[in-house]
Amino acid sequence: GGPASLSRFRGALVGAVLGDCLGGDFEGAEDVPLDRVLQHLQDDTRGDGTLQYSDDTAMLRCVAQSLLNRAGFDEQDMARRFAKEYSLAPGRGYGAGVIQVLKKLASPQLSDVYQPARAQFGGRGSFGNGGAMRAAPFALAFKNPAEVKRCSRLGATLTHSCAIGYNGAVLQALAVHLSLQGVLATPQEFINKLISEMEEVENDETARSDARALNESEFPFCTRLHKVKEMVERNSVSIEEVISELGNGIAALHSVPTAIFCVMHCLEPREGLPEQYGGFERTIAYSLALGGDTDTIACMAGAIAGAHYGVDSVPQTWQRCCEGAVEADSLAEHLHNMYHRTPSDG
Ligand code: R7I
Ligand code: MG
Ligand code: MG
Repeated sequence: GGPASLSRFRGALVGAVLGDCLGGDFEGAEDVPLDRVLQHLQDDTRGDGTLQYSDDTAMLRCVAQSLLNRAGFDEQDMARRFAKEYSLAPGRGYGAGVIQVLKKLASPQLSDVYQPARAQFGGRGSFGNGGAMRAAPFALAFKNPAEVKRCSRLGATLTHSCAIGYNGAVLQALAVHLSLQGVLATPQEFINKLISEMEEVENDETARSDARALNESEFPFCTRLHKVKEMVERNSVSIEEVISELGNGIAALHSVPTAIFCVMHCLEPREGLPEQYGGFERTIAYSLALGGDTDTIACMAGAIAGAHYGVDSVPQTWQRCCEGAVEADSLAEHLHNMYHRTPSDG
């Protein structure tokens, strides 16, 4: 489809949920042999919806529902939805720290919904990837990139107040935004735009002091995006290099650029991946083969890839076995309606 088509919107959210559900089995595994990944992806003995989604999808659904219900970003509403979702289904595999925030957000006496996140990790706030894993719907709710950036940052800050945590969410939302517009058809332009956007985002006193406090470079995401660019241009890159240079961990800095790399690397057929696979399938398979935080990296890569290839490139057999795929599809359709109702500056 063309820029911002319904197929791209549906691909983004269905792709995110499938990445989470299909990646769940390998989360935390150190290295995952490719044949195990392919076997897992080809298993057609599973019943409908048997692969359950985790916190990634649970929170992404809250974001989408809140944006739709409030016709924009409302921090009180979004915070309430996170808290309610956690209290109804606490066993979805949430990060160890964020649980404290979600419990505090449930208190009716709380007036500043950003306060619990600020108290995390000795007052520095979390740099986990929990803000980024749920960021895709922001790109489907706002046309204007400045609004995508502002709202994805605030939405992430409800649980992740460290700049490296919330800027990971901004990067993920921007990647989905560009992909929805069709920019991944010219990969050079895609990565260059992400770098120049993040130069602006990271050129901020708070971001710089958070990076310094964690012993990271001054512009941590830009540094990693330059690495992504260089690795995409290289002819052959091993899984080990991807893991050591970009990471596959639970920190936003060690997973969002990695997800972007997975998508870009899999724009072309790759050795070891079945020839009949399309780009979406390659992206998911490759993300799982990295091991580490597989559900989250596949969720983020799935959203970007789904927005690029569209929902028709997502295998029906995969959609059927993943819990929440049907709901994600319908949320995407509603967001698409809202997006095309708003004037272009909205
Ligand atoms: O970021 P978050 O929501 O976790 C998301 C991950 C995804 O992989 C999900 O699939 C799920 O498995 O969890 O949750 P947080 O608890 O905020 O952060 C995740 C972890 O990162 C924490 O439990 C810590 O181990 C680590 N972490 C930190 N450690 C030290 N200092 C995050 N921030 C810090 C920090 O400032
Ligand atoms: Mg998870
Ligand atoms: Mg995870």
